[in-house]
This record gives sequence, C-alpha cells and structure tokens, in this order.
Amino acid sequence: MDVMIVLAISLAIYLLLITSLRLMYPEMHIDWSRINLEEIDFPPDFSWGVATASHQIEGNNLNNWSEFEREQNKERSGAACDHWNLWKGDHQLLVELGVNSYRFSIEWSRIQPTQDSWDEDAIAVYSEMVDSLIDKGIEPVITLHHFSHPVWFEDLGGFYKRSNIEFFQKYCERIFPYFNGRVKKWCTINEPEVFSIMGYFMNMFPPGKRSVLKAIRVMKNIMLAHGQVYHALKKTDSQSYIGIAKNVTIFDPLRRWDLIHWITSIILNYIWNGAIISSLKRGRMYGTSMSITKNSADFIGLNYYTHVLTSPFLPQTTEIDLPSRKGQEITEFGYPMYAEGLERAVQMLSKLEIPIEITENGVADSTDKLRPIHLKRHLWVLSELLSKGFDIRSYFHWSLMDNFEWAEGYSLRFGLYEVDYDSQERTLRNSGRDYAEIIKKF
Ligand code: IFM
Repeated sequence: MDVMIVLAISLAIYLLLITSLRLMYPEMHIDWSRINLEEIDFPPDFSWGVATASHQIEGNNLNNWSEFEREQNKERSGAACDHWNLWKGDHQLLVELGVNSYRFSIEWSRIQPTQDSWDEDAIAVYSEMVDSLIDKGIEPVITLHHFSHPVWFEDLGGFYKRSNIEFFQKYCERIFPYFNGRVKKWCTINEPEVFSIMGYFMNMFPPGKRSVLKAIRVMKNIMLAHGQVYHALKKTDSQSYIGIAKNVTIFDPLRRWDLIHWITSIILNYIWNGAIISSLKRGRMYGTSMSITKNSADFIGLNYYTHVLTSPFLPQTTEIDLPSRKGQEITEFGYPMYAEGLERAVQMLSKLEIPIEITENGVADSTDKLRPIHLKRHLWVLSELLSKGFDIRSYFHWSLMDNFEWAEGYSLRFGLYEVDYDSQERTLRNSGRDYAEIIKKF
C-alpha cells in the first residue's frame, strides 16, 4: 500500500480515537461571569458542617506523623492549634458559624498509646467533646483513621502488613461502644488513596517510601481494613451510618489531542479513583477479589479539591505549581480552583448508588482573597446537583481553622478562622462570615 494511504488511515484512526475520548470524557468548564452565585437552594434537612483531623489541630501527639516529622527534619506539628486544651473554645467557634454538624477524628495514638494500654482519660475527653457538641445541637461525625496512628502500629509495619489490620479492627471495636448511640455517622478511613500514594509512592507522608507496588498493596490493605471495620461495627449496631471519606482528584489530559496524555490520565484515574470505587461496588481492586469491601458503605464521603492536568511527566512531589487551564485561579497549594470538578466527582461517585456526603472541600488561602468565591462556586455547583436529584446530604468545609497541613506544615492556611500560632487566637475570616450567612438562609 502506498505510504501516503497508510499515513492517512493512521491519522484518521488517531483522530477518531481522540474525538471519541473527548466526547466520552468532556472537561466541563463554566463561564462564571454568567452565573449568579446567590441563586442557590438547599433543603431544610441539609447538614452544614466543618471538618478537622486530630493530628492537624490537637497538638503534641506522639504518632507515626510526629516520628516522620522528626526523622525527616520536617516542620514539626508541635502544639498545632492546641485544640486538646482549647477545644471548649473551639466548639464555641462552631456555634458562631451556625453549623449543625462537625466532622473530627479521634486519635488512635492517644487512646492506645502502647499495644497493651488504653488511656481511659483520653477516651473521656473525646466523650466530653461529643456531649458538648450534642448539647449545642451539632451532630458529631467521627473519623476513625485520618492519616495518623500509634508508633507501635507503624513499627509493626502499619497497613503494609495485612495481618496488622486486626489491630485496627480491635481498636475500632473497642472504641465504638463508648460513642455509639450518641454518634451515628462514622468515617472509617480518611482518603485511602492519599494515605497510600503519599506515604508509599510520593515519599511525602510516613513511612516515606517510593514504590508503586507498595502503594498499591497498602491501598488494598486499607480498603480491606475499611471493609472489616464496617462489618464489625454494623454487627454491633446495624443502625449506625458508616462510610469512608474518599478524595476524588480528577485527572484530565493536559493536551486533549495527545493520546499519550489521555492514556496517562486514564491510568491515573483508575489508580486514584476507579480502583476504590470498584472495591466498594464490585469487591474487586487491581485484579484482586476482596468480597469484604463490596457494599461496605452506607454513604460515600467525598473530599473534593481539584483536577490535575496530566502528561507522562508526572510530578514527584506536591511542592510545585501544577499546570492549569487559561484563566484558572491557582490556589496556594499550587493546583487550580476548579469548582466544576465537584459535579464530575459527584457523578463518578453516584455510580455507587449510596448517599453522598461532602466530607471535605476548601482552599489554602492565607489572605482569604480566593476563599469567598471558592466557597460560593462550590456551593452553587452543589445546589445545582441537588436540583438535578443527586442524593447529597451534607457539606463539610475544610477546615474550621488553620492547621498543620501535613508535608506542607503550617505554610498553608485552610481555615474559616485564622489562627495566630503564637497566641492561639482564632479570628473569623470574611469567608467564615459568608459561610455563616449562607447557613442562616437555609
Ligand atoms: O488537610 C487535608 C486533610 O487532612 C485531608 N484532605 C485534604 C486536606 C487539605 O489538603
């Protein structure tokens, strides 16, 4: 055959393939200048909340993270927001915002500091926190594992070793009855994909490894841990409402006419999102059958922040500015503000056919220039999704106040309240005022 004909046919096939991909996976962008962000509507039973995590706010925890900070000479979490001592005042901040829901995590390393000891005083403090929230008409939502765990568990190999899952399960089974009855909504694990990829592939989280295979193994184990804990706790109380908080980052091809960019984005979407959805829906993940994870969630928590434009040159760290589309605002985390992605993330998770809780959404913005618009755009998208009939029950803003942002330390500020780490003073930001106004309307 003539070389020209072969080339023409190849080009036609290539174009057909790219066109089909572009049609199948459109990258939605809204012309925000045409949108009235005040036009939103939420049902009266919608839950309005904020979220935090123990290691990021409590201060002076001794766990896998504090060890990692020391070993890698990273910024220390130290006193953090000293929430362990100041929590009563922080609960007042929740009242000031007018939220009716609060998602926080309880720190395994405080409750079970060594393999054989249980700190009843620590449990009593968390118990007091739960009572204080309920007294204020705020629903407590507890996360059982939010990136941090005891040093002894890490020393045994953490979630890298499948046989260690039982330690986590035993801990959850022991702690659950203290709160059950007062706490209905539980998240087993926060962001299984972030935990495994950052810790075992990106070397940004403990234990600081760089291996794809290890990351995949940990992701499978942590999903098994979720499944086991889910079933164990449901056996204790079938009325409890238990899910997992999944970070959905959408991977879009940087150049939408480049097949290699498409292939990269499809692979990354599977590793980050598809594999976990498949474990919950089909009980299969990376070719492994894990029946315990099938239908192991009463709701799916969505932590939504951004999309990542991919090419084969994958970043090896989060400490860089990622590519963005023309006109997109870049947040202080280096990724773009992309509220449209919230709709795509909800569509993705709606395949699970269970209620969706927006367990996190927010922005790193030390000057609060972007946060008000960031908040309003995401709530506008949410309101549209509700009007289209998606079963979304709550919105938890990340975060109540500035806190320790893991590998990024204190440089990134996600709070509706600004924290002065020297005086531990909290100051409401304008975005916090906006959020309170919106909550009041509904
Ligand atoms: O601070 C984190 C949180 O711990 C998990 N989800 C993303 C947040 C902001 O990066």
